[in-house]
Amino acid sequence: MIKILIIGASGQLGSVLTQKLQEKYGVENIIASDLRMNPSFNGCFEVLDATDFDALKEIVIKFGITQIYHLAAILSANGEKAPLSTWDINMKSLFNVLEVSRLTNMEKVFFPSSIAVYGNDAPKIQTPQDYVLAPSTVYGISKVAGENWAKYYYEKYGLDIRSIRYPGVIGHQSLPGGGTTDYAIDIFHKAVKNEVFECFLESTSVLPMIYMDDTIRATIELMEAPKENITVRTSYNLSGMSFSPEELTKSIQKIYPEFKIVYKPDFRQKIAESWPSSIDDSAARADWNWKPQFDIDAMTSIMIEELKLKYTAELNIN
Ligand code: AKB
Repeated sequence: MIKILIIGASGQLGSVLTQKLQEKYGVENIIASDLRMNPSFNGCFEVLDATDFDALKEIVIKFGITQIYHLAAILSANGEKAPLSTWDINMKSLFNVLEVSRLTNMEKVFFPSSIAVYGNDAPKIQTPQDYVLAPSTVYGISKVAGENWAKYYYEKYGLDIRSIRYPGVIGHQSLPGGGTTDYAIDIFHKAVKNEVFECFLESTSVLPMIYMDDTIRATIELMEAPKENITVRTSYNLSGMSFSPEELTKSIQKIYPEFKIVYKPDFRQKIAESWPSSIDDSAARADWNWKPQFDIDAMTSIMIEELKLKYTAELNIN
């Protein structure tokens, strides 16, 4: 019997993953949670601050939770505005998940890491899985620590915790908050609304990215892979595609030739420069048959189609 708790279920990835897991395992077996009530949520929703150990434990026991997806975290750009509280929130919530999972013999846990674990010294192209992790942001530092704690709990207590180093995730369903790769979502909203896009990165900054459907599929494939196949107990590199703002603009201009972008790089440029441009994900491919399906043009075409529908529906309602 599977009972899944999603922490951060109202977030960019959480909202889409929750729906997918509801479809897969039944609405009654998915408990969504976040800091604030989501009035439009369809299913079981609990208000939960994951930094509160007792509150988390109570929910896990009350619902007989067998799996946790812990998606709540302060991302890279917001993290730099408040380094100490970012460390506190990111680590405390993870420790609570690890400890509650250990105490309740949790079957499986998912914890997302990020390309932000790499720093300036790592090779930019096809960054290897096992390269030294020396991140430049507090978000990255919290993810490196989290990866090591995950491995520790696996080795010391046998907790089956699995993880992916996500690239920038791009989807039409939800907006991200406080990341360095967020521009690659905002740009589509501006294009569809026929507005000029002001980009906070330089035109040539190439970053690893992935379309939402690939991200969700990867996450579920990893969680469903046989335990003996999982050879990486820190976190798996995952690759979807890589592009710069200039290349993404060209892809959008195939559909909207008049679309315009202006560049006003800010503090996020330095963060982007410290990250890889592309990722070697051969371990994920070998261990659980990972293979992305979306390239930049396939993603652009779906993003524009879906956002056109969304904005037209909003216009009709108003
Ligand atoms: C961010 O930009 O902070 C995130 C990430 C790459 O982890 N999207």
